[in-house]
Amino acid sequence: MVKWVSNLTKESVVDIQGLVMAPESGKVESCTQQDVELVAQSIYCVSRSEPRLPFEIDDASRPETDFDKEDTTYVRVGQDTRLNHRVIDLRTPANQAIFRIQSAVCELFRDALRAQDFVEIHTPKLIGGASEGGASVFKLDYMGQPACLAQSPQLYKQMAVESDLERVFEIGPVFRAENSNTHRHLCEFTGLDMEMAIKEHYFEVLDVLDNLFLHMFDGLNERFKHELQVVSQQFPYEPLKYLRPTLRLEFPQGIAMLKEAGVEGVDPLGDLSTEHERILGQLVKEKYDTDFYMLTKYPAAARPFYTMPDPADPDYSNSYDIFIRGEEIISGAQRIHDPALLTKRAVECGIEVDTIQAYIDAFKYGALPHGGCGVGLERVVMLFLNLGNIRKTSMFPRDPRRLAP
Ligand code: ATP
Ligand code: AMO
Repeated sequence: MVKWVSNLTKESVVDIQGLVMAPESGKVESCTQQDVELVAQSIYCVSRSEPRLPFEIDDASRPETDFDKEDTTYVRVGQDTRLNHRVIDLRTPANQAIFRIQSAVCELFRDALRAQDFVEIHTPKLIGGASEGGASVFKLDYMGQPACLAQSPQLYKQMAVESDLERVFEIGPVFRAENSNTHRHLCEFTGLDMEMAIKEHYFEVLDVLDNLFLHMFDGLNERFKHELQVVSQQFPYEPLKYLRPTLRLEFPQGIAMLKEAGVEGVDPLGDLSTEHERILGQLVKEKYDTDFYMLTKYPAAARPFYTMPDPADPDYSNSYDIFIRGEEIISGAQRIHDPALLTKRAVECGIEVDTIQAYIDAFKYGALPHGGCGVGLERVVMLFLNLGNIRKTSMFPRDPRRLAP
């Protein structure tokens, strides 16, 4: 049997029958798998692996820091090789932990919202027009009609609120024809979207998000200690620092902090560049000791057509982004619920109103004031674990160069 076993190839799947021996310590209740020995009586090979693996799982599991040592005997497995053989790559302990953590993020998001009367919805992904601007949309032919893949559930989640469901969320695919190779953009990602009626102020949405994310971070830290430790063994990172309640800053305050730090080229009524977001993240960390914060009151010019202008100052809007370690994970706002203003803003933003007429009509028969947000699942996991590349948190990533596996 020993001779036969020595010919089995690595990663083969086997069934073993045998006796589990009591641990040497004698303490059966508290023993772990490591303490007990299985004495094999018979072994069956269920599925024999090819003799040569695309790469050694041991090599793919090495801490990044090991490769800095001069005398290393390990082979670095490059990202493309890993992604080309993703199923093998996913067998490393860190990857197993990353996708358990990702699953937990969805579970914590879903459970927390359900407990607050949110209803899970499923909106169409084949739609007639763009919702987030036309540039990054995948176009396709829908039985002879032009159509596109949904860039977000935006318009439909708002319509669901207006159906009187009042509080809704969705976890689903989002498609963006982002033609750029960055560490944080995918062409398909998983959106965690929520939308809710508000009574008096759009900060009601931020209060829900504050509780939701603190619940999520606490849940990961308490219930996924083992997974977090396994990831950090391969990809060392500083645990996320967050305040309770979450820090809220206004956009003009952020601009003032950047200017004070001598950062040039900041547009006070435009959007922040990725670089400015990163620097602001560092400044916030130095001043407030948090990796997680909310930036509210964005300039109106930087936001999509459906965003509610700030009634006190039309240069600004009732909107927000939320950041982890200086990178955006969430974008959201109060929405316009007046159909005339919505039409005007759509026209100003160059949107063909015919393609969204049913959406605009949804606000004509009594409309609840409302707001919400969209969260990028892969970004949350990437930034919580400080993994540096979104391909590490997407099981089968889609980027401008990759459509397989
Ligand atoms: P040793 O040869 O010192 O007994 P080992 O076989 O226990 O070592 P490894 O070959 O390094 O250890 O295996 C790694 C892990 O696989 C072990 O810590 C244990 O969890 C598990 N393992 C290995 N052999 C057995 C076995 N016969 N029964 C149960 N678990 C085992
Ligand atoms: P936005 O376009 O900012 O907002 O997207 C929301 C969140 O989705 C994530 N994200 C991405 N993740 C990976 N790859 C991409 N290409 C990508 N693009 C965006 C980010 C981002 O914060 N409808 C609005 C949301 C709303 O207002 O409710 C929207 O889609 O984490």
